[in-house]
Amino acid sequence: MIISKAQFKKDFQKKMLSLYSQEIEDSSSSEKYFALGYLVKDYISENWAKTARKYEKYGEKQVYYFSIEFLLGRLLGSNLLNLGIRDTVKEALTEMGIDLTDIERIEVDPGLGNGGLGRLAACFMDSMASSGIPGHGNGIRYKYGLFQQKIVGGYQIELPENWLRDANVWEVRKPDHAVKVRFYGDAWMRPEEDGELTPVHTGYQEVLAVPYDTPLVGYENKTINTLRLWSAEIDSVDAGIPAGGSSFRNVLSYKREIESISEVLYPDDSNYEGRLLRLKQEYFFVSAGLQTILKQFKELGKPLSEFSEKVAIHINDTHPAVAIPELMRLLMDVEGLQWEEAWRITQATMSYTNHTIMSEALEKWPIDMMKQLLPRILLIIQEIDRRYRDSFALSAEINPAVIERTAIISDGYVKMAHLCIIGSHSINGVAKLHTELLKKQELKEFYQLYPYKFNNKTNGITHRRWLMLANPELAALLDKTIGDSWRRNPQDLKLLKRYKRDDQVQAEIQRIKLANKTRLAEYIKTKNGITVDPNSIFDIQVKRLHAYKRQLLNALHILYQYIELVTNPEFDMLPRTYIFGAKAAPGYYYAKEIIKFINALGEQVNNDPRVKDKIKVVFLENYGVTLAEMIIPAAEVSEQISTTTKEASGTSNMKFMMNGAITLATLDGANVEMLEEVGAPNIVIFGMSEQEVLNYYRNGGYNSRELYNSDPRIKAVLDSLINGFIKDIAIEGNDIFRSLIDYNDEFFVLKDFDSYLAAQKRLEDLYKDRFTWNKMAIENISSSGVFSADVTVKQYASGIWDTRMIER
Ligand code: CBF
Repeated sequence: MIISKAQFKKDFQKKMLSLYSQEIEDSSSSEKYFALGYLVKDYISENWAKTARKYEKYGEKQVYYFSIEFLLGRLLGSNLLNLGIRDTVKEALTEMGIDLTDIERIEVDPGLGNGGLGRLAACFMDSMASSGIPGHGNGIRYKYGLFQQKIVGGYQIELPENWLRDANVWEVRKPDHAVKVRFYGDAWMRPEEDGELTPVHTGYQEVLAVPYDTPLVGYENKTINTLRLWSAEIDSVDAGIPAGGSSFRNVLSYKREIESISEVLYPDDSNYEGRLLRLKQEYFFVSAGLQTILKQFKELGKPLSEFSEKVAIHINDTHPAVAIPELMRLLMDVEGLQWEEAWRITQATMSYTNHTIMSEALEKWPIDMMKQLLPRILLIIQEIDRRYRDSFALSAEINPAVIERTAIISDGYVKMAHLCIIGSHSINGVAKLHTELLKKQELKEFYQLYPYKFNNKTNGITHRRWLMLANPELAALLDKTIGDSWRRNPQDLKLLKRYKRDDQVQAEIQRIKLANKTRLAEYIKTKNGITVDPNSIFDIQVKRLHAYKRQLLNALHILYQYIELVTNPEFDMLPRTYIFGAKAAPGYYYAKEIIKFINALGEQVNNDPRVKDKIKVVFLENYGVTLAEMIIPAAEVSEQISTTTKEASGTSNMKFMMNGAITLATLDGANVEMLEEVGAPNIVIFGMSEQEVLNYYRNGGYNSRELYNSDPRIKAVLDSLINGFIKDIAIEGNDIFRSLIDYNDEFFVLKDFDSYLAAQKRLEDLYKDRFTWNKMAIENISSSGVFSADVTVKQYASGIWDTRMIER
């Protein structure tokens, strides 16, 4: 959109008056934020309505991305950027004596996700709109987002994240589009006189699902898609009041029960928790979304047989898997289709992404729980399962044991990944290695049955947020050096390669990095009270805390350097600042112990004069999207050190690469493809290979105690966990020690220790030669375009959803 500064100033003044009946000069920062936010939403509105009309006019196929998490980050900056008015607004505000960044900081970062797959969903939303793909999100409007993390005495404590306390500028509540979702009751098939069976569902509870729509603004292309998040509300006081009557107390507790469905986000991204409330959440947003999609489709006046030609529904991990039986229910029970036709439509509409091979994260629901909460859905799943098993009855080639293992219902559980694979037409992994592991290992038997359903779609990130917003100086340097085509065509970042030896570009890259490091150093000083030297190497690991991500390996290496510094007069090293950011799931005790260990280590190292400031250890609390936007551009070393085979893809690895950090990595997840893109001299690889890891797992692991006894470095490091050398970790040090020695080091921390140390040394040597280091940084930036989510969503659009992109 095009707007003059004068017009913007007028609009802003008017908005301030209409909202707060006051002049801008008299307003607080928060009032300025709200006035600006609502004004930007006005600017968005026109094209929002137009986009919907355009899709309708051309009969475009719509994609609906179903996800239990959308981790959007702040929206004011990205909306201004994508509208193409950020510079104008910034200048106009400066002329009015207002700093746009100060206003942007007021916005609460809505933490409606844990990390990985929720942030991926948000990147896809941005990239779909920016690529003109008619793609919308469908999820839950949690009242409380992911907990706020505080570090007290080195320990993580969790506080509720009440992100809706003040208004949410971007959403539009649409009560007239509310739908009802049914839970509980009894369901059965009633035999009719003509021999047909009719589904009956009685005694259910009805919950009102109210949609809140958020615009998803495409980059300078006038496309505005929609993220629809559902909130659970009580329908009317006499609908579904439990036994005991409608006394005030009963009504209140009933209201609370209903509203609890969209109250909190489950704070764990790697562990499946079989709680009734979680299943309720899953069915709630899925059913509400599907009812609406079906209604909108019918308004087109097309026959249901064409549903999958106009609608694609993507299941982001298994959480929305009940979409498969729910669509069957709507097509059969409500629309009157026969099973076969409903099944054909459902399979052709649904596609599924798998995000992990970790068995503890794979959802399976006890049959009894499903029967109690979703009786009609269970009947449908049972029928899908029966037909699945029957379809092999006449085939002598299929071993009955394979059918049992791949069935949806077995051992008293409903297996959601199996439901997704059987009920959809596509299943994809999120990086080449991950997809290969699915095919040859975790889902091997499914792959043998349905090879045509499997495909890979390597993750991506929206380069506009992670470069243009997070690192504006680097973005400006790119514009100046290679032109700005990379903003729309991220693969044009390749054009930068030509400048890898250019003295001026190298100097600029180094200057920008230092400026970003200085900014982060100031934040660290204010937040943690720790002075860090911006000229030290900034070595960063930010991600959820999980044993397989091996923050512990990083911390043990720091401990090793610390011991060397204080005991070995020969030892020398370049000054380094190690920065961590990580939330642990509240119930994940071991992860919380590692947080305590890192903090205790930091406390000691940072204050030991013998260290002479060669090492600083910083744990930044409450890591999330907003903090990442400051941390990532300041990184020189990006720690991507998960146990090979365990990280499905990773996406922060891509963000760091795009911002010129050098990756220190195992050959896990998307790191493998990063190596392919950037070339071996520009990334530092270490650790066990996929094959070694798989072999060890097959043979029951390795003997870590032997390693402890034979490698004096490992012994010194581990002993210092339990002999009081590191203060204040009596319990944690002991537990960590035992996990590595007595419990045989499940994630090969010690097995990879030697190779990690050598890799760290290689990195340091590379850093000493600034020309080489800067050249590597430039190689990384210029090779990162392929990891833009623009590239990924186009692959989904053509390879899975079969949708077109609308011209600007
Ligand atoms: O695909 C997105 C991300 O998803 C996870 O976070 C997940 O939730 N399972 C994976 O652990 C990541 O590797 C992956 O990048």
